[in-house]
Amino acid sequence: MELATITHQKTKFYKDVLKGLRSFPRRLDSKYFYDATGDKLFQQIMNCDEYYLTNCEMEILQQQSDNIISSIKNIEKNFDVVELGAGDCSKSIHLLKKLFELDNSFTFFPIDISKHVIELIEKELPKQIKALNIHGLNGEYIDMLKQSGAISSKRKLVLFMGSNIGNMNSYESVAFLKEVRSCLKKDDHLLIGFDLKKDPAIILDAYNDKEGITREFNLNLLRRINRELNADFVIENFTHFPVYNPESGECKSYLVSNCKQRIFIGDTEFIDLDAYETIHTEISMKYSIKQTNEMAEKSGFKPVEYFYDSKQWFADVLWKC
Ligand code: AVJ
Repeated sequence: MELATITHQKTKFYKDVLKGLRSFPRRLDSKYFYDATGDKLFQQIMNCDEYYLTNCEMEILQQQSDNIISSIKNIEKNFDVVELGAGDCSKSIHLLKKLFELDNSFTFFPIDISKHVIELIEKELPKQIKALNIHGLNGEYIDMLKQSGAISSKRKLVLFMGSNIGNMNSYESVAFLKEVRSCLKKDDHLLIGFDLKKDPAIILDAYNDKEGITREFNLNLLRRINRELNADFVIENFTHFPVYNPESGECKSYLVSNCKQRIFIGDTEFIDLDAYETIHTEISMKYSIKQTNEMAEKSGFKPVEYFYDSKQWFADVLWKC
């Protein structure tokens, strides 16, 4: 069982990598950033001065969790909490604590693609909220969301924070949110974090910190492919290059090939890159509130309330089904 799972994941990773590197424009899926090293690097990114997103959203959850809960409580009393991409729960913990004071019977379902992250949550969270029912789910968002519904039929509050939605382009995000909607019932809620449009220089700096941690984070994907798929990327031959388009709101990260080079993925498969060919590795969409309302409507949700940080750089928006 264990072995079969690992083999399957590795096969999917391998297939996705080859398919992406052979597409034009070439791409790699940012969900593969998060191996053990990637998890650590992302933790470091969240501590960077330039990466404002975490502090903004932390301020919202620290100061407005009561308001968030009362916006839901008015409508529906008893509900479970599901968090998509739970990470270290350092933001959601504030909401969970408040909720637990009102109702200690709910179950918290943290969902994460990283098995390591889920193990950590199940170990650490009970230290902060004793007697909290925790049921960690390691896997893809929609599969695991369905599973949480099969385990408990209570109403759901789904958390999708940290601008994780930003990792999908506007078409993908609507398709994804429709899928989320189809797993939910009337009066279920979604609290979703959007990074808002702001001074373009501030946004670009957040993906190009001076210490070079984001650079390492991006390059780590090549290291992971080397390690897990027996590839031979020479890390020095690639440049981390983020760009932000203030019109479309797309912040995209690339790895640019510095030279003409051949890369082997395993013993037999190879890819030839010309000098200055690009590999697109990540998109981090920035939205206006108007655009978030349009997204809600297209995907079958109704906006209930908007929660901003004091700079109005970030919004956690409460939607209902
Ligand atoms: C975790 C997807 C929200 O896109 O801002 C941070 C990941 N990438 N720096 C983001 C990330 C580079 C982050 N999300």
